[in-house]
Amino acid sequence: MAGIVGAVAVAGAAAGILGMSGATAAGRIQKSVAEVGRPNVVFILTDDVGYGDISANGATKVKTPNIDRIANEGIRFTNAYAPAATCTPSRYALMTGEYAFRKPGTGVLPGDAAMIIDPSRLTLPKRFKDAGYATAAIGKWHLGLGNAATSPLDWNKHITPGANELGFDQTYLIPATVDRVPTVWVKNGDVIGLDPADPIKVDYKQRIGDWPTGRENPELLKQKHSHGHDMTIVNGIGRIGWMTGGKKALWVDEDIADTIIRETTTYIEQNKQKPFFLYVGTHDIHVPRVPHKRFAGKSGMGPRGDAILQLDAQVGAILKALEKNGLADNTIVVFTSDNGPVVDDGYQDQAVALFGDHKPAGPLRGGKYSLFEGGTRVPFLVRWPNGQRSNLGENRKANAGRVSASMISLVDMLATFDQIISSRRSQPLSGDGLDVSDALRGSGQGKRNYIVEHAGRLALRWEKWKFIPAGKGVAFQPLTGTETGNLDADQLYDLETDPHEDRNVAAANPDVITRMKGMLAQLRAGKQP
Ligand code: NG6
Ligand code: CA
Repeated sequence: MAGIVGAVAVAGAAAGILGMSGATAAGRIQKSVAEVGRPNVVFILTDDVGYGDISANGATKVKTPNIDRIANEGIRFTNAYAPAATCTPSRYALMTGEYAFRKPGTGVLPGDAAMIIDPSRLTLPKRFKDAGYATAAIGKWHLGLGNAATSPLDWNKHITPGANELGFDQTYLIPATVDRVPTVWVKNGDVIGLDPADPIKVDYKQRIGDWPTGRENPELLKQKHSHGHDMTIVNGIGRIGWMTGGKKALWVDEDIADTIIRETTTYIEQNKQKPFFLYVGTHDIHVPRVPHKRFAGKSGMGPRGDAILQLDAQVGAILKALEKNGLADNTIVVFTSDNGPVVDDGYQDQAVALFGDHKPAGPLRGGKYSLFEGGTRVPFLVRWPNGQRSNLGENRKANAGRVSASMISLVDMLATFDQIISSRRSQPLSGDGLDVSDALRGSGQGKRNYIVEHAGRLALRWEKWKFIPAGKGVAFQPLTGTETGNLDADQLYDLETDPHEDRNVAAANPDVITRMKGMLAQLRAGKQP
């Protein structure tokens, strides 16, 4: 295993730059921040990966050895949550430490939306920057780009404000989702490979240009849509929204994973001398699922399973790059997901037919778009040898990491990393996050005993109880078939005895309902319950 020498070398530099002094950590093996340098952080936020989609969490039809390695050599969490059941609000909460329900306009964004985070506020990357870290975002963004005043965006000019203005020194981004136009990479605010003679035009209201669309020319599609996604065809795939121009800048879907591998591993190599925060937003396993031919057909589960294999390869490449550069011991690698799983999210990719007995949400009910646990309880794995080593101790068996039942939410990451990198910050911490750093270290339980779950409206978990307030709405999402969790009456489940939320015990527990209604009211009012 790599690294202690490299890590100590980094330490000298970090202590110099940041003026740190004194040891902070106890224990014979665990070294202090001053001794080994501040840990690097690689935060892998996958897209639509369900709790049960990785073999570390029980999947058997598909194997994810690289992802599992993070669990085997670190800690696997069984009660970790994305803040919302779709991408934009979930990522908003991760970046700001504030629940998205507090801010209108934070639902799933169109591909030409203005950025929804105010550049003046403290964000996760800014917090790292404050502490002297190099910061980068590579992959999916989906938090909008540009200014609301000049919206919709002109993709032919330098785009600002964007992720760079939120604290990322370097960005290499899929602007929204791969199923949304424009299908181009944006590097530090500029579309990569754009030919000024062939400007990009994008429209989300009406057709623009004369490129074929899925609606009118379905015969041109290599993967047909099942709902939506019938607008401009790019690379044989119908998208959401219309575009024209920018031909030389268009990505090839099959190569997106390799681009992410190239950019992340190059970044690690180039930044090995300083502490860094690398945010990786994978496209996998969101739709459209058109993996590279190395993976296509390899899982036996259709493109959704193949995309899981491709995701695993991306994680493997990142772990390898950390080792090669002597950074494995002093890097916190987090693997998680932005929301629960979905099988058919708009393309006929055989995900339903080839699914077999695979359970994308594992033992949980519901999935993406759902108030049930499957909507937001996600895989969460953390490997941090220098921070966890002395804490994994007795429970540790060869090839089996620790399992933690501590409750954590991605809204906690700002408060948590604030604690881990402990240094002066330029702005006060506020918001909804709690410090769960001891849970990440394996030395404690974190501070949470409740979780806000958000899928259009709110549900609440408190200890073993799950409360979904009565609410109108369809029981099944009409397009994807996901169970939404909506019911015209209060729902209460005991997750200890009923993890699949099958037995509504609301009628028998009026006191619990009263208490949890009160907690939700407190939370809505911005108070810790
Ligand atoms: C939905 C899309 C879906 C997906 C989702 C966003 C249709 C019919 N469905 O509106 O395919 O793109 O938005 O997913 O267009 S997320 O993971 O980014 O939240
Ligand atoms: Ca998502």
